Amino acid sequence: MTAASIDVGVIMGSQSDWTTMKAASDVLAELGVAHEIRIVSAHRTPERLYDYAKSAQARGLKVIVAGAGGAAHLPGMVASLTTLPVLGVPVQSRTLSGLDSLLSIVQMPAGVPVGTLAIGAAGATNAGLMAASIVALGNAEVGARLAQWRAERTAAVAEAPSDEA
Ligand code: RP5
Repeated sequence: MTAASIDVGVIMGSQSDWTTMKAASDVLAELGVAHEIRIVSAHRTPERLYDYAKSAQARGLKVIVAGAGGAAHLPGMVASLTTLPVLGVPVQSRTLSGLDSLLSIVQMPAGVPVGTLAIGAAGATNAGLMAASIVALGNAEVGARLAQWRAERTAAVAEAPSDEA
């Protein structure tokens, strides 16, 4: 019996990132996308980072969502070690509210791309959705669930505001 394949790796630099990165995991779970969740720190566990990024493609992952805050090297370092798509989520830092995280992740040199999302939970949710879109390129069932997810949110928007809401 072969193990079920995992399509998406959701990684973060610290336990403290989990409250943000859970939004990526939650939407992937809602869409039925098989994913794994790991703490992989660029600064505190560099060898774990190297092993994770170097083995990701051979293990069958199709995309990696990487969240980090502050001096947020994790997404860029992962992107330097794999040609899998890497989606970076800037975690809202305590001192600079995530602007440091955003600039650390988005300002990659030409040749090593990181698809960078918004700061915080909205970015994590969108990273999960974008990862699902990438998986859906080769998985029609995920594509159908994603289309349904989007249609439900469109249908939920009222035409006019209400005092009750
Ligand atoms: C980064 O440092 C992590 O991604 C986290 O956002 C930030 C702070 O980490 P902790 O000090 O809370 O572990 O590496």
